[in-house]
Amino acid sequence: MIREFNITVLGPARAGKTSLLSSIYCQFSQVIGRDSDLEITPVSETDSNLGRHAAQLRTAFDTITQMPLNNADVVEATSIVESNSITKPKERFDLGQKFKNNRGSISKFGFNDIEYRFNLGQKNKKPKVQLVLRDYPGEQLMENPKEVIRRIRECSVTMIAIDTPALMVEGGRSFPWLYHNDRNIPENGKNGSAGMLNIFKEAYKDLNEKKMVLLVPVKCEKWMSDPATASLLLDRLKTGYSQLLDFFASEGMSDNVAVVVTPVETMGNIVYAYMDNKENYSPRFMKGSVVSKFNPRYCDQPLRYILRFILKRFLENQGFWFDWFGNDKPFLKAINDFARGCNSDPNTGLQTNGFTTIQGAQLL
Ligand SMILES: Nc1nc2c(ncn2[C@@H]2O[C@H](COP(=O)(O)OP(=O)(O)OP(=O)(O)O)[C@@H](O)[C@H]2O)c(=O)[nH]1
Ligand SMILES: [Mg+2]
Repeated sequence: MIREFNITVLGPARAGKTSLLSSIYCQFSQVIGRDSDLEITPVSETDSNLGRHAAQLRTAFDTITQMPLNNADVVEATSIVESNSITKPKERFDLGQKFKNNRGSISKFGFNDIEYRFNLGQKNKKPKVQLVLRDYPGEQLMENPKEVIRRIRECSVTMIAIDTPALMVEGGRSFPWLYHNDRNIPENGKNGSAGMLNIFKEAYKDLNEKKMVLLVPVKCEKWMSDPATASLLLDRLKTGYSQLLDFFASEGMSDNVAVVVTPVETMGNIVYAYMDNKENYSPRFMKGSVVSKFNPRYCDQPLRYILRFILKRFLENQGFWFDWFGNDKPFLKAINDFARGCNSDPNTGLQTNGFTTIQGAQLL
């Protein structure tokens, strides 16, 4: 008997969803640790393909100049693959349930996802938990929000990939939140399309299980390099997502939804530089210096919170069979180990600039 936990990322096209999932994957062995009683393993060979995208991130450092890089140049846009042919974003939604291949899969609700499955359990014992990381093309947010909503409802954990330059850079004196509203869509999208707030209101309607939401600023190298600007990032995030955070804090939600802010630099040393065109969101990035190397930071943090949350839910609902086949000590020890490495923990008072647990510390 294996308990499945689904994890997904919410964000527009090119926000950094795939990069985030792959950098989390790369942290598995580091966070679980060789001296731990637990292990995490890909279910099949294709599940380990997630690491391929981390290799793509690395290629950003192959240039011999500091040249400005645009936002979407190293990781390929996610697309659903069918019979080795890649379907373009516009076409793929019309094909509906026909997709089935080694990368995309059809969930029990009958829609498409790219799933990566990993077993988690005690070493040399049958795994007890399966983690399913679910990726999809970001265009879905605009073109098929119903699918996005259903996915979030199915997932225990949703990470919101926040485009940090859009959050931090003002779109002019009269439109300080222009880029953020257009790009991160915290409330309503253009032409009445659904924003984050409405998506969560729908997805968490009649909530009957505990959830965790991780707000993950990505492409945040410029601001995380200094404690003062890291704090500024957190302040601006709280204002930029105030309606969403109010919703999570409302009655019925606050006891059931853990909300954590945990920035991630999936590349490190590729730093936001300037807007190419003030009229549009057009960020340009530069390498820190000509010789800068791939140096991701904080990628372990989302994984630590995810594992804490999931193992706690698992221990709450283990059922009678667990008493027969296992004991909970290794899992409790692992939760404590993960907690020790977290950058914000209200239980211990630890607070690192830019990180915070907004609510639901009791769920972790
Ligand atoms: N500097 C910097 N760039 C990043 C970071 N994360 C992602 N990027 C850049 O953003 C690009 C897009 O990232 P993806 O992970 O492909 O974005 P996505 O949300 O999966 O995009 P779709 O699959 O099209 O929806 C990457 O090619 C990187 O160039 C980060 O933390 N720092
Ligand atoms: Mg992607």
